[in-house]
Amino acid sequence: MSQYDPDIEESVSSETDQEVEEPPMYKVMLLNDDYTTMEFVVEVLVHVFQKSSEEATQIMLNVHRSGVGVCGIYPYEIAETKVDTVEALARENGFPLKCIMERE
Ligand code: TYC
Repeated sequence: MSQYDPDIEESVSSETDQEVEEPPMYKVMLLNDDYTTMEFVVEVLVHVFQKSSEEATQIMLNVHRSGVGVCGIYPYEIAETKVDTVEALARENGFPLKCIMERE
């Protein structure tokens, strides 16, 4: 007699075939204002978001012209840390710069 039982095979393979869920991602965005200096925004984009100075300048100008711009897309806790870091640096330097996050 064969020991092969297709039902057992089926249940074993479906257990190991589970899909891995991607974590929800969050856009971190800067908002424009009239008081934060362009230089400070570029510094934030370079040091907090690891942008090149050319890319940082483009993002800053985009925010300056359109009112809002995406700095990066991260899992929840990384996004939250970036928002907190930007707001802390802005307050320490006396700027009203706002940084927000939004679920993708
Ligand atoms: N609008 C600011 C200025 O003219 C520059 C600025 C850019 C401020 C982007 C905030 O997120 C910002 N000095």
